[in-house]
Amino acid sequence: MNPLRLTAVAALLALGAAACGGTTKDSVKSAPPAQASSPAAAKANPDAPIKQGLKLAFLPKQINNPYETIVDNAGIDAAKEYQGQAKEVGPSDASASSQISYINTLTQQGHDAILIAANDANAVCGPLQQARGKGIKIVSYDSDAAKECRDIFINQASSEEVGRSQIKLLASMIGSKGDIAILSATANATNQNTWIKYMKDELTKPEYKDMKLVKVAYGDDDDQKSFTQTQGLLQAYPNLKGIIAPTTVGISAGARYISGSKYKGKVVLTGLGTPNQMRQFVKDGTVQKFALWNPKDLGYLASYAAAALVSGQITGAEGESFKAGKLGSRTIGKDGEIILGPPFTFDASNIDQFDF
Ligand code: RAM
Repeated sequence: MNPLRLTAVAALLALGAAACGGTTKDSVKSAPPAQASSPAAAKANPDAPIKQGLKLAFLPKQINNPYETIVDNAGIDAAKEYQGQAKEVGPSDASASSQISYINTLTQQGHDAILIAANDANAVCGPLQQARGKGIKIVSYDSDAAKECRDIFINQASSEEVGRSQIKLLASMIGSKGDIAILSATANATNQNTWIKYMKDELTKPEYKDMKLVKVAYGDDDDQKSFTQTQGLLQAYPNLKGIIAPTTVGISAGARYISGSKYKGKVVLTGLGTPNQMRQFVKDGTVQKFALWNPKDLGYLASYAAAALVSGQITGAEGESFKAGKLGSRTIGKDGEIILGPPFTFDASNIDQFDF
């Protein structure tokens, strides 16, 4: 097992643009944005020590998602390295407004930073601005909030690379031919929507002229709904050759359905999954290949970035750098985005080297 393999290859990649899908700012009733300090106004001091006793809170898309648990636990452990305290709180569903009451409570409790995997880029914006008005730093990770509502975004990989590589992966397994579908998370999820935008763009290339996207379905990052959505797709589109589920919840539920159905070995399922959730489906032949990054490193990097922000080592401006513990020096890119590294492809030959 060599978990470092995922990070050893990390390199700065072309930055993917973060799209804001879902709820619009105008459609969400929220308090007027409080005055947040402009990142440009403050000056970063890269030599400032990490402040002692920092209080951070991780707010994932939902607490009962094994992927989010891995990310947040790694961030909580990282805080111990710099003598800070971190906790995880969050909703049990990934709906657009489910995180608002948690942001408000964390703001009242007076944390130094809130780290959020936003369920909806805009629904969380008003509450996040209120938190910033009280001096709380906001780090989005995994799924971005609207960029005016957070200080920095820790992206697991270049959004463009994730989207395009998912199409390439599926194409390589279906001979670039046939009907395909996407089983996504929620309809508002910033990360999935951005990836899907790049998947659709990739499909316009001539080499994919015989591949046709027939449907984008949403399992809402709910295991049972993702299971029944997979079943529904396969029944509604009998010519389906492949499904991409760019969500760890979706791909594992989809694999569970396919493994016990007549579609096993006939319809290709790929996407983004954790090796531990997908191992049995790779071993039983339901899934050949899927991708991900190291979720532990994502939480670790987000935790150090929050500490650097609160301590004044960085302000969120492009070009600033900080040291992210064992991950080394990291630099802020365009729009306050920091990219962890490239996605990695898992298959039968390597899956047993990974334990997360
Ligand atoms: C699910 C969530 C998460 C996403 C992963 C790949 O766990 O939707 O946001 O990054 O899948």
